[in-house]
Formats: sequence, structure tokens, C-alpha cells
Amino acid sequence: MTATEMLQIIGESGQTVGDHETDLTPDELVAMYEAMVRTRGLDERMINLQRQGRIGFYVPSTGEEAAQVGSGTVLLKDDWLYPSYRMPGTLLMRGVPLRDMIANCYGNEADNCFGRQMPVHYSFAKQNIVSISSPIGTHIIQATGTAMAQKLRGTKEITAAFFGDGGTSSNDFHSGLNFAGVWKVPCLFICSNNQWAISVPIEKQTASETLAQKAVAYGMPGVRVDGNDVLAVYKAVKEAAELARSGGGPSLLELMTYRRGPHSSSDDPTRYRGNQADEWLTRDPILRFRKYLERQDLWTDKKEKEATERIKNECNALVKEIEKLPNPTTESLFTDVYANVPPHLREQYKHLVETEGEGHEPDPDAAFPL
Ligand SMILES: Cc1ncc(C[n+]2csc(CCOP(=O)(O)OP(=O)(O)O)c2C)c(N)n1
Ligand SMILES: [Mg+2]
Repeated sequence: MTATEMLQIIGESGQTVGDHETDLTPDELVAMYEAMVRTRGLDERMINLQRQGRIGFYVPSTGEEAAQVGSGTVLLKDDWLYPSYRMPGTLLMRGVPLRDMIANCYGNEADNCFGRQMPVHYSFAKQNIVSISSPIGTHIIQATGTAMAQKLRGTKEITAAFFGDGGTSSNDFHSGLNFAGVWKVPCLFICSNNQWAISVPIEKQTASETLAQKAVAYGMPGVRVDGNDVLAVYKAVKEAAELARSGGGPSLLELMTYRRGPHSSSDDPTRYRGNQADEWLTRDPILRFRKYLERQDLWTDKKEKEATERIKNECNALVKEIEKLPNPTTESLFTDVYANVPPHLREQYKHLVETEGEGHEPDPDAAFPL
């Protein structure tokens, strides 16, 4: 493949395109499909909770499930991930419990970050998933540095940095990829080109014909993939991961997809792109993979109904349980931050506890500041 062609394995009607043979077993294929349905189910539940005022903020990833699950299937348990905020499916594939993701959006006692991060800005040390960066692109150089450390230590682990089309205009994209190319570090740069960066369309983001071709300048392979085709994503990420793991250095992957929903729960895309997203309703990655599985006799309407019901019940039960929990304790401000809390902070904490309840509480009805 070149950086301007697009790798596709499943066509719109679920038929295979080209000479494709998958190394995935029927059970693995079904698990991938279920993860895509789970990702969509989680998104729908969380958006509804935000609309009901029960959580402050959410970032939906509707329509980008293939890009997320296809990549997540490849990466191994010890690999390091620097995700973007729009990829719960990858995290699910990496074994992050649904409960931990929902808890982050509540920021209460169940949240492993004790409400100190923005909603949807997950951080899961156990799975080597580094805290999601809000500033666009900053994690790209951090991922490059992690991969450099992996190279120096001679491990078989690799790193993956995930970002959007907008992220490719950041300074850190250029410094990260340049360094990675020179030092041949085992890093995958995975760009979900969903064609929008909030209200900026891809034509205004870059004058390049494709994003994948930017790899040429940094001396690494650049591959353009149909990001709504889960098997194409899996194949491209797997090949790039094998190359990185065997000492062959980094790759840039451009996964072509579309941001069907708003940028976040604070955005109204009809103000800048009209009804353009409607065209993409028929190019649904879940529907396409479902048609593929049905052709292989691996999926039925009955299984679909069961899977949808299962995820709905799972989300509802978790929300019910998490929503009841109290806010993190004030003392948790220091948890996991210092080995020894410095004296001036102890002093400030003492003052905070003494004056707690004296009119410093946040206004529960205040709008979420985003
Ligand atoms: C350095 C920086 N500039 C601007 C922003 C505001 N901002 C948040 S998300 C976003 C768009 C990012 O678009 P893209 O990289 O395509 O990812 P997508 O949201 O489409 O997944 C912008 C401009 C930011 N967070 N950081
Ligand atoms: Mg984008």
C-alpha cells in the first residue's frame, strides 16, 4: 500500500474486497463485534446522562468504533498507550472495566482519579494507559519518549499514540514523528481522520493530499486505511506493530472515518456543517461488520438483540451503583500525588478542613465550565 491508496477489506455490503484471509478466529471476530456494540451502547448511555444533567460532560465516538476496536485488538498487555479522548472501544479491548470509565465521568469516590481529571480523560496505570491529554498533540512527544525508553531497554513492548486529524497540525506531531523516525523508536502513530477538528474541516487543516503521506518526510511508513472497516484497521495496525516490535521503527497510520456526532456534549455541529453527517449514517462501521459476520454465519438478529440488551443492562446497573456514591474525600486531593506531603500543603489542607462548610462549597447548579 502507498500513503495515498486506502486499505479496505470489508465492503459496504459486508463482502470481502481483494484477496483477504483473516488470521482471526470466529470467536475473536465476534468478540470484536461485541466490543463495537458495547462502545456504542456506552456512548449512548453517557450522552443521555449528560443531557439529563447527571454528568457534566461527554465526548461521543459514534461512527468511529471500528478504528478503536481494530487498534485495541492488536496491542498487547504490556504495550503503552497514549490515547485520545474519543476511544473507549480501544480501552475496553485493553481490559479496562466499563465501571472505571463510567466512574471517571462521575468523578466521585469510585473514580480512580478522585475527580481530579476532566470527564472522559481516563488514566489507567494498571493497563499502561497514560492519562489523556487535553491539550491537543502534547502526548505525541511523550509517547515517542516512552518508545525511546523501550528501545534503550531492549524490551519487546511498543507504544501507541492516538490523535485526530487536528492533532497533525500541532508542533508536537512534527517533533515527535521527526525524533521517532531518526531514532527508529517502536511507536505507532495512529491518527483517526474523522474529517473535523471541532468546527475546522480537514481541507482547512492541511494542504496535503493525505495525512498518511506526511510519514514520508519523517522516514517511516505511512498507511491510509478505511477506518470504518474493522478488519482493515486490525491488519494495518498489526503489520505496523510487528514492524515496531522487530526493531523496524515507527509507522504513521491514517484511519479514515467520520465524526458523526458533536465534538463534545458542549458542541452543536449543525451550526457549522448542516446535515452533512447524515451521509455517513449508511456507512456505519458496526452495520458493515455485522453484514460481514452474517455472511459467515457468525451473527444473527437474536444475538444482536441479546448483545444490545446485555450492554444496556450492564450500563444501567453500573450507573445505578456509581451514581449513589459520595464525592471523593477532601483528603484525596493528596492521594497518589506525593510520597510525603510538603509542609505548606499540609498547612493549607488543615485550613481547608477547618473552614469547610463556610460558604466555599461549589454551586451544584452551576453550568459545567466547558
Ligand atoms: C493545543 C490545543 N489547542 C486547541 C484545543 C481545543 N481543542 C480541543 S479538541 C480540538 C479538536 C481536535 O480535533 P482532532 O485532533 O481532529 O480530534 P477529534 O476531536 O476530531 O477526535 C481542539 C481544537 C486544545 N485542546 N489544545
Ligand atoms: Mg478530528
